[in-house]
Amino acid sequence: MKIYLDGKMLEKEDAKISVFDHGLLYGDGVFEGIRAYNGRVFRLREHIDRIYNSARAIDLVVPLSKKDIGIAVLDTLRANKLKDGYIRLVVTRGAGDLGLDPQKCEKATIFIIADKIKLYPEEFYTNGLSVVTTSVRRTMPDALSPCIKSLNYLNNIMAKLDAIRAGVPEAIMLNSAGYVAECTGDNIFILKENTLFTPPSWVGALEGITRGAVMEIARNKLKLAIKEDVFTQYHVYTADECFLTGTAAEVVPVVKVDGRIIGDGNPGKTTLRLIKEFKELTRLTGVPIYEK
Ligand code: PXG
Repeated sequence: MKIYLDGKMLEKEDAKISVFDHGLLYGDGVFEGIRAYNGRVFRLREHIDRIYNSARAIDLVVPLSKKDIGIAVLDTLRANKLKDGYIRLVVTRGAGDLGLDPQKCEKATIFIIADKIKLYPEEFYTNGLSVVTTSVRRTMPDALSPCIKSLNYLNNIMAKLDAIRAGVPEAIMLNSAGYVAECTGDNIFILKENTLFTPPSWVGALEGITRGAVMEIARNKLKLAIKEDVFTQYHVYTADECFLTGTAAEVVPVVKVDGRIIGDGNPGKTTLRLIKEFKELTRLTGVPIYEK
């Protein structure tokens, strides 16, 4: 496996970063999870824009231009002969000393891993997920904006541990006011009488790329009303349909929340249409890896 690290394409065994890297010492850095489908990178520009915004928010200078990041992502996929895969793009503060001060880090570290994707089990999509609400509250934007896709994932990992302990793959996270924010690595949607609801980012949600694509499909193809609005567990329990979105999960139906059956207990009709349309979008659009 070839890894892109600071301008070089290295074998996995040789792709090493310093133990003084502040990405490791403090979680001081930002990242993206990107998918390639059928020889195309899905929404590459959006992912690059988002990592640039994440970096700007933490006052981190990305050591490559947006154009060169795009080239490096495609180069890494080509070096690994991948047509379908998962890409992890990471920019850290770089190596410094043992203090927090980012100014001591001379140069940001940038690396790109492109690997085969481990798909979620097919039954997640055909039968739907059972999820729980975790007691771990999502970090509020007044502490650390959830719009920053930072290397600080401990809040989400604490929630993931809760999900695992409950024997389910995902957990719904509320914010400190009790409004539904998102899941540990996915955004959440509910459908009620032809209106699709998803929490706005200020509640404590990442502005997911998949979330954005699904809202476009829902608006333009399914002609649904969309509301980025706050809602509570009550609204999830009484929804007609519920689903999660994310780069890894794509669109995945939720059929049970905290032991309550959602809708009729099967993946919803609208959810299934969104899954189909999203698949089409990922198959047909994106930046080609192997042709000009
Ligand atoms: N919320 C959080 C906290 C995330 O980390 C999403 C929402 C969905 O955003 P996108 O842009 O992916 O639609 C994420 C993204 C994994 C994995 O391996 C998780 C994400 C992305 C890629 C892989 O679980 N989370």
